Amino acid sequence: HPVDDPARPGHDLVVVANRLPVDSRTLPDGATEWVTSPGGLVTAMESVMRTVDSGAWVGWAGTPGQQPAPFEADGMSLYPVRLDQEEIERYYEGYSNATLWPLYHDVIVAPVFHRTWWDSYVTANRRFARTAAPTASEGGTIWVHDYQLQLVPRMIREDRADVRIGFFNHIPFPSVELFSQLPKRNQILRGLLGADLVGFQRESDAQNFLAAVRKLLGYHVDGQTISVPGLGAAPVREVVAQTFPISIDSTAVSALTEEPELRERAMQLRRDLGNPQHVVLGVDRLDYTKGIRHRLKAWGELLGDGSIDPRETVMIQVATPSRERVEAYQQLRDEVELIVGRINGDHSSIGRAAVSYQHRSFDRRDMTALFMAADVVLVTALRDGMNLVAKEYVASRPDLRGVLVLSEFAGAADELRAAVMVNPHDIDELKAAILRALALTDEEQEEAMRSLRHQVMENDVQAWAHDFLQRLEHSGAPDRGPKPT
Ligand code: GDG
Repeated sequence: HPVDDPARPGHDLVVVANRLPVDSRTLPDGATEWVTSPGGLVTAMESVMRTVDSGAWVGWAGTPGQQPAPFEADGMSLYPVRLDQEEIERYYEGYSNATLWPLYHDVIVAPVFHRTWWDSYVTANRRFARTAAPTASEGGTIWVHDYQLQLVPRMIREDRADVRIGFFNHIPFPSVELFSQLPKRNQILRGLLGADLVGFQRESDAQNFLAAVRKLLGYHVDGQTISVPGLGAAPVREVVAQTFPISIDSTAVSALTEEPELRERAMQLRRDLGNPQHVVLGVDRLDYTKGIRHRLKAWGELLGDGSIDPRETVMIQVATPSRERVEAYQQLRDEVELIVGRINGDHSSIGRAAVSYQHRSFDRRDMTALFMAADVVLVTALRDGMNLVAKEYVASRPDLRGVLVLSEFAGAADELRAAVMVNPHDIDELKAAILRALALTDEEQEEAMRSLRHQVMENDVQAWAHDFLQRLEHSGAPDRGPKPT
């Protein structure tokens, strides 16, 4: 332990995630360059890390086979974890993204199981745990994130009885019936239960987890508290499963929209589209959980039956490239592009597309300009832990204009009650919801948006992280020895 080394007393807060907040790039001269990776988790934790004296982040740097030495960035110590090409294929693309991801999202596509993938998941989790465990200070806090690292809490606990361990699951936790299909399901549960606090997006996720622990492990559950047979000196450890709905840096997003340059960009976007009456927007990673095909199907039918005039109403679909080496994602891309092609073939005029389809990523400012330009945003996920796009749209509308159409299967639906709610599996209902959204008066938009903004501006990501860490701080881990004085 670096704790034994007086020169390196360790970090008070250590974040462990699959990816580091920066990606390594190799320059033509062979040198390494670091680029910020702009994910939701990074944005969330950045603002939290700024408030701790000594924070660290453990994660993969994004290039196969490389393990750069630990380094400092943005006032944080970064500890890269190596992943070989084969581990990327088995641990990351395989068990994480072709087994766990579809299973945890209610088997929208069939999960694939391979034992070699599991073996690699264990090996990779162990490497993350071994890198993370020694970096924490005596009695410090380690916060592990997401489904790729579910074994890490227990692996760290076996090494370090003195630290507090939190785990946050960014994606849904499935019903016990579905979870039971997962080979090695009990190892996953025991892995998670190495934490003192296991956090989920929605109440139903926490309830599903508690039910799985009760049914599959037979542990005693009282409310949110699980009694786990002790690994260390104490016979029983208490683990809490609780809901912490994640959010965004609402103030920062809202403030961006006040910049004259962004306002101009938003207006320019509408001009580029030919100044249509209505702009309808979808922004998603190109993922089968996001309901992009359902949305396009509804849109195509609305154009087809004449309910929407493509000269008056334009749809923009941003589909950010994602997991392009996983088969289901390649297939989805083909399907989506086929549908977009058909809609445009049928309904576009020479100069103007019915659906403006963008298969690439935009920077944060362009993304905000898109939100500012959109009259309606469609979030039609079939399953989604939270969905930050919904919250970003609301934060981008201090003008109280715009309508959010929101799937009840996105975690955000628990909080954003004033949205136009929809079951995206029901194409007729989805079509009706889109038409309703387009028909709302300015006053109706204002009323709904005011209520949505109240929710999003009050509950930002700083509050989320603070609440989680507070709760973790107060969680009891009876086998933790007294703090040395
Ligand atoms: C997982 C859970 C949960 C997208 N395209 C671009 C871009 N984005 C940004 C969005 C948003 C983020 O990426 C996506 O977050 P979501 O929440 O919508 O979805 P997942 O990626 O699936 O995230 C999800 C989340 O974790 C947090 O816990 O909410 O349920 O699945 O911020 O704006 N950003 C930029 N360019 C793009 O092209 N800059």
